[in-house]
Amino acid sequence: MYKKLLFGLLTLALVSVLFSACRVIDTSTIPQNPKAEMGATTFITSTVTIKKGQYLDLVDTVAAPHVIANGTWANGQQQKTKETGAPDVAADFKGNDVTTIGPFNTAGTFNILCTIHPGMNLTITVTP
Ligand SMILES: [Cu+2]
Repeated sequence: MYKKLLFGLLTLALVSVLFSACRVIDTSTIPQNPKAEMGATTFITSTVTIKKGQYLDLVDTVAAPHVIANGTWANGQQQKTKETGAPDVAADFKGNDVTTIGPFNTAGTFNILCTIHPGMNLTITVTP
């Protein structure tokens, strides 16, 4: 009598585990960060517009390193200036990797650069 009950409970438990394991997740409904892609020595995406409060995914699409920081290249010189309201950006890439920067909590225009590739700039516009 108790054996049957125990067997029934175990079967029920097993079935519910199997069903939850097979739950379908629709990845298209998971919010994704906006992206900016990098090539070997440049930002493939040189400007990107995001909304206030969002993060930004920097995607290294090739097997090349990048060292990303606040600032901009101007006339061949690095100007590592951080705009008021910009998040601290310091990201090392080894190649074929992704780093999320932000959040960008202030509307405005922010510049980041790659310190090892002259002229490698990204302009991020943050809308209110
Ligand atoms: Cu670079």
